[in-house]
Amino acid sequence: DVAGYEQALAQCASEPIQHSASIQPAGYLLSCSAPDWIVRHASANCEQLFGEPAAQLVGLDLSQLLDDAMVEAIANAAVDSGVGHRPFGAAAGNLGPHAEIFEFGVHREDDLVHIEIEPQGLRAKTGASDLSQQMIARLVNVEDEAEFHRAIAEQVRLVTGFDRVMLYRFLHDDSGEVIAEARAGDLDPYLGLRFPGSDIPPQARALYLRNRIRVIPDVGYAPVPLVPPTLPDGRPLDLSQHALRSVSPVHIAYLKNMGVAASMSISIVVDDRLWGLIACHHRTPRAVPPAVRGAADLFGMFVSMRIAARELQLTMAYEEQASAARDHLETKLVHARMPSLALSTELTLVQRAVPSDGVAMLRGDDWNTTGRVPSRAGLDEARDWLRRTGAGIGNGRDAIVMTGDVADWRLGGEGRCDDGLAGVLAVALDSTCAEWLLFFRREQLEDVRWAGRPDAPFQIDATGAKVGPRTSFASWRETSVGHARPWTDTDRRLAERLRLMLKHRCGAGNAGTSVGSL
Ligand code: BLA
Repeated sequence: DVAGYEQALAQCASEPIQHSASIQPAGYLLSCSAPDWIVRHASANCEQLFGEPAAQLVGLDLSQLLDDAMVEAIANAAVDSGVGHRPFGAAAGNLGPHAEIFEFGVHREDDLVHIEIEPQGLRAKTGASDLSQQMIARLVNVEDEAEFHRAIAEQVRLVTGFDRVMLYRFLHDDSGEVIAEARAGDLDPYLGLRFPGSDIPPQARALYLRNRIRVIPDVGYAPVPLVPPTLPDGRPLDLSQHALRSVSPVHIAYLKNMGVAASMSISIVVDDRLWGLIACHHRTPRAVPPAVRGAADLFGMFVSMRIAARELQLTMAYEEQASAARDHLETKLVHARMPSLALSTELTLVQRAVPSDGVAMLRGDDWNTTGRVPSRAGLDEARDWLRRTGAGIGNGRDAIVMTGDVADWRLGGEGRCDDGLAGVLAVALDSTCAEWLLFFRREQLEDVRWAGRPDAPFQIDATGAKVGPRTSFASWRETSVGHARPWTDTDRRLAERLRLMLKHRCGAGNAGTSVGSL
C-alpha cells in the first residue's frame, strides 16, 4: 500500500549510515585525542593485534602500542589530512603476534585522529600511483564515448580482479542504468538494466559525494563494535570517511540477494553531483588492498574530469546552436516593420532557439504553429494549464513555466496523450497574458529493462514494519508513458534569453505590435 511504501522509503532514507559505531573486520581502528595521543576508542578486534581487550587499550598512550617511527609518521599524516578528508597511507610497519606488515590510514574527525590499520596485501609491490598511471594511460586516447565507458569497466576489472565491473549512471529521477560492463564469461550480463532510485537512498548518495570509494571485502562479516561506541557527550562517532566503516545491513541483504560476496564502488562526481558509480561485484570474498584502492580512487577522479569535460562540451554546443538561431531571429526582427507579426512567421527559428519538437504562438485567440504541436483542443488544454499555474509577467509571477509530465497539463485521463506530446515549456510575452510562446516535447517512449520490480523495492511484512530490498532481480520490460525528456536549467536559460531579446525587439514603441506591453 502507498502509505506503507512511503513510510518504508522514509525509513530507508533516514538510516544514519555514518553512525554504525562499528567497523568491518578487514582492519582495526584506534582513535586518539591529539596532541596527547591518548587512545579514546578502539575497535574490539584490536585485542588480536595488541593482546589486550579493547577496553584496556582505551586510556593508553599510543606510544605504548606502536613504535616511535610509526607514531611520528601518524602525527605527520594527521597534520596533512584536513578534517573530514579521506584517510591516506601514512606508514607501514610490523605489528601483532606474527609481525605482519600493516598500513595505516589517518584522518581527523570529531576532534580525534583516526588510525585505520589494515594488512598491506599482495599487490603492495606496485604502488597506487603506478597502478593508476597504467589505468589512465590506457584511456587517454579513447575518444569514442561508448568505448571510453567500456574501457573504464575493463581497466578496473583488470586491476582489481572483480568478477563484474559496471559503469552505473544516474538518471534525472535518481534511478540508474548499467551503461558499460566487464564481466567473467559465465555471469549473466547486467548491461542495459535499470535499477530504481531507492536502491541507493539519498543519504548514501550524499555521503558518496564526499567519500569517493567504498569496499565490502566480505558481505558475511560480523560487525566489530567500537569501544566505547560513543563520544563522551553521547554522540555517535562520525565514520563518514572511515574506509572500514560497517555498512548498512539493508544493503548487505541486497548484495546477498544478488549473489554478491564482495563489492566495491567508486564515485563519479561531475559538477558536485553524483553522476554515477563504478560498481564492482565478486562471487567470493575479495580484499582490495590500500594501494589498489588508492589507484582506483585516483582513476575515479580522472574519469570524473573526463566526463565533466565532455558534458561541458555537449552543453556548450547545444547552447551555441540555440544562440545562433536566436541571433538570426533577432536580425530578422530588427529589419521587420512589425516585429511581432514577423515573429509569428519565424517560428522555425524560435523552435531552434529553445530546442523542442514544435512551437505554438498564442496571440489573443489566434494560434500560429510549427513542428509537432497538439490539436486545437490540446492547445486549449495548454492554455488552461497556463492559467492554473498563474504564470505571467510582473507581480512576482514566473514568466517561464515548464513540465515534462503530461498529467500536469492535459486532461486526457491517466496521463496519456494521443499525439505523443508530453512536455511543454511556456514563455509569457506580455503582462496581460494574451501572448505566449509554447514549446512542446515528445513523450520519451522508453523501453526500460528494470532489474526486479521497481514498484516493489521493499518487502513489508504483515505489521508493515520490515523494510528490506527486493529479492527478485529478473528483468522485465516496461514502457513509460506520459513523460518527456525533462527540461533542464539550460533550456530555462535559453528560454529566458529568448524572452529578453523579444522584449527588447518587439517591445513598446514598435508601431502595430500587440507585444508592445511586454
Ligand atoms: C548502498 N546500493 C548501495 C550502493 C550501491 C547500491 C552500489 C553503494 C555501496 C556499495 O558500494 O556496495 C546499489 N549496487 C547497487 C545497484 C547496483 C549495484 C543499483 O551493483 C546495480 C548493478 N537498498 C535497497 C533498498 C534500500 C537500500 C530498498 O535496495 C533501503 C531500504 C539501502 N543501499 C541502501 C543503503 C546503502 C546502499 C542504506 C548505503 C550502504 C552504506 O554505505 O552503508
